[in-house]
Amino acid sequence: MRLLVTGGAGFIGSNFLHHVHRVMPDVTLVTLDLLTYAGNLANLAALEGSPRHRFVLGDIADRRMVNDLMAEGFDAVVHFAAESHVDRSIEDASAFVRTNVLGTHVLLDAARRHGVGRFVHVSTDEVYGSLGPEGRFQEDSPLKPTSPYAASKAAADLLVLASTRTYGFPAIVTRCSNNYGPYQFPEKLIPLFITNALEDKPLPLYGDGLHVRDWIYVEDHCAALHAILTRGRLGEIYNIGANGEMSNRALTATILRELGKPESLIRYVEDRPGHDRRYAIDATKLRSELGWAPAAGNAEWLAVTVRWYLENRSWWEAVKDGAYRSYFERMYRARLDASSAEPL
Ligand code: NAD
Ligand code: TDX
Repeated sequence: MRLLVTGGAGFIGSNFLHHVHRVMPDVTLVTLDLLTYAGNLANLAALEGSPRHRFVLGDIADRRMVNDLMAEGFDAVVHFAAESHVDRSIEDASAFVRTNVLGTHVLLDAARRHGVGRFVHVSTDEVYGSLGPEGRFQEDSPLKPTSPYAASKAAADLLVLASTRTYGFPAIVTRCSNNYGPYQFPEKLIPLFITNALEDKPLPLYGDGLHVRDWIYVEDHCAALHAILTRGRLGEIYNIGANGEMSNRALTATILRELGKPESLIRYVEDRPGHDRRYAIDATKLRSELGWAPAAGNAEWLAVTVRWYLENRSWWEAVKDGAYRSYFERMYRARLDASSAEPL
């Protein structure tokens, strides 16, 4: 199988590449990534020199480049590339609309033209909006995105689903809950709080800290995507979640306990505008149809994650001080900037 992975230099994409490289020895992998602030080649260091992996620097919204790449012929595409941070989308949604909506449209068009056999669109539970204290999101729950990020992901989902109906395009949409684990950019809650605590810096909890997220370890998400890629039904939506609901306060207390750091590091700060109160995913369809289940629970996986950030200090220090934008990446970027000045 020849597999194209977009956004593979980011958090979940890089974990997925490592997973697939390990469990599917017959797969040849191509990563397409723009190396935005969230893309980091250090996440792929373990694949360096592998004859089964190639990295391509490029923008999913660049029609010509995407068409040329798709013309190489791929059996499947797993589409992670996105602007992914809610707070950034509140500051300025432009890049979110461009990458998440237009970029997905460009990829879909090219994939259809070149006969891609399976297209897995990696989406999020945030498209469903916010829950009250009861209930869980099902695949047929209404889409009620609240942040510009979530609205751009919902638009992309609808384009993918429309292509399955209109053209019989062989796509699947997945909607996962909040991920954590190795290589997560330290702007997201868990890596930000672990690394701040390790530096004895304050942990900024938004609002009353009682917002609830449904946490899943990234490796469990990758195993679910692998099952969906190989055995999922085309044209379907699959929720992915591990029954991992926790309030931000409880999660923060767990992280501090794991690290042996005091709760006095917590600072309650102004709330995020439009902050969704609660997410909870019902993944019954994925569990019953494909037999997927998480390998462990949050208690175990959070301890593993804290240990990873303790043992990989040089990774997150380089990200936090900007050194990860290495010479190698800057060289790539200069070449890209020179070649892609064309309007969309
Ligand atoms: P991330 O921000 O860590 O990585 C995104 C990657 O996409 C980066 O490598 C970046 O360089 C690349 N990228 C951005 N714009 C691009 C463009 N125009 N062309 C090519 N590459 C581009 O994101 P993540 O947390 O790994 O999320 C991956 C996907 O999973 C996203 O689609 C996100 O919506 C979805 N998702 C994330 C979570 C989560 O908790 N992080 C949960 C559910 C779904
Ligand atoms: O400094 C912080 N303080 C804080 O209280 C940050 C960064 C977050 N929070 C809160 C906001 C949320 O309730 O923690 C919770 C988690 O926040 P994020 O890590 O920003 O994640 P979230 O907004 O829930 O979105 C994430 O999950 C779904 C990912 O960023 C998305 O890409 C994914 O689709």
